[in-house]
Amino acid sequence: MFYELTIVVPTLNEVGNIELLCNKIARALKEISWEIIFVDDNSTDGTKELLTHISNKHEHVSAIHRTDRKGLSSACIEGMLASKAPIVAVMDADLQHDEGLLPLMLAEFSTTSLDIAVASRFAAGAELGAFSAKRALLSNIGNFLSRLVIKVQLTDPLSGFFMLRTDVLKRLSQRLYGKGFKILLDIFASSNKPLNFVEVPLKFSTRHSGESKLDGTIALEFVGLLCHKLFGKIIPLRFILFCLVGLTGVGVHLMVLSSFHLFINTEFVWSQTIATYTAMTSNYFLNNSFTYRDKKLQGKRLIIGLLTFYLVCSAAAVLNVAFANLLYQSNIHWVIAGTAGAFIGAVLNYGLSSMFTWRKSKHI
Ligand SMILES: Nc1nc2c(ncn2[C@@H]2O[C@H](COP(=O)(O)OP(=O)(O)O)[C@@H](O)[C@H]2O)c(=O)[nH]1
Ligand SMILES: [Mg+2]
Repeated sequence: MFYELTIVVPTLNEVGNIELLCNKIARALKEISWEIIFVDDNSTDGTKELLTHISNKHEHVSAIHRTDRKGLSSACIEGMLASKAPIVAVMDADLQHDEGLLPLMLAEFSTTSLDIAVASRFAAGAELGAFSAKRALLSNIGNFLSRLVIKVQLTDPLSGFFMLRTDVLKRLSQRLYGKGFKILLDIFASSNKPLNFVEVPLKFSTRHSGESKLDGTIALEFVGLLCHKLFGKIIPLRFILFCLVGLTGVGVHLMVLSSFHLFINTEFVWSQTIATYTAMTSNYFLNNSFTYRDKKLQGKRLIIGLLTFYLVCSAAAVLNVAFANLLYQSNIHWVIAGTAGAFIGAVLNYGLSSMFTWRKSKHI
């Protein structure tokens, strides 16, 4: 059987959504030959049994059952690699993603040399629905950080709803990080050349049934993906130096954080804030002496530089503290939460300070 389109649906405890999703997809794709591949990670709510039942009944529905839970990204990759069609889509099982976009996205591939179509929650015309303030903040931090590792200007690099050429996925499959929740970012960050993409505005709905699987550890996995993509490539010497200075900053940070949090019993969010600003000051002077010694700021410029460094890093620090606090509130140990926050801050510091503090021209 030839299929034009494969829809990969990762599932973890989605029993209340699956039949409805299949019916909706069938209605949306009347003119198209399609298959669905569910990839289930040992659900305990009856999803497994339901998938077996449906795939026995319908030839164009199949299910990959994985016995130990291995995570969303790897589930999507496994499903996509099993595709029999030239084009493959990934979407949530929970009906948050408008299946009506599938034919529109597919049509984009017939007219252009497109690699990938992304249903974006942030493109013009999109709607976020009942997205909580916490989720919106997380998404914005994630989007901002994602720009560090991808070469194209996507409005929603963390979307879970996209469609791409199966060939493109197969070409990239060896280079994918494959862990965590953010497979779209992984795909874009793993491509040597910028992928040719279009964005389609998505009206994001609320989850139909069941619960979101997003939790604190997923934020940590996201940091892992960023590290992998940033440090897995050839790194400019300046960035290596900046990271070494950053490492000393992490030491300073943890020393100050532990002093305040453990010994003085200061509230975590304040301990983290004080630790961040102390590390920032020591990083500035070390970077000025080593990382940017060819652009070393002196005299009046040293003070102005410090002020701009504080300013640009304050933006990073706000994100650092917000991120660390989110992790901390998700019951992640304070050392891990603090370190992850410090890491995010360091990467942002590098990008922003090279733009504003040690600008090219003038100061050399
Ligand atoms: N196979 C598999 N699917 C998962 C896993 N985690 C989440 N999912 C599925 O991935 C999709 C997105 O997860 P969801 O909880 O809706 O995330 P949210 O939309 O960010 O709240 C849903 O269809 C989930 O059932 C996992 O570890 N394995
Ligand atoms: Mg969802």
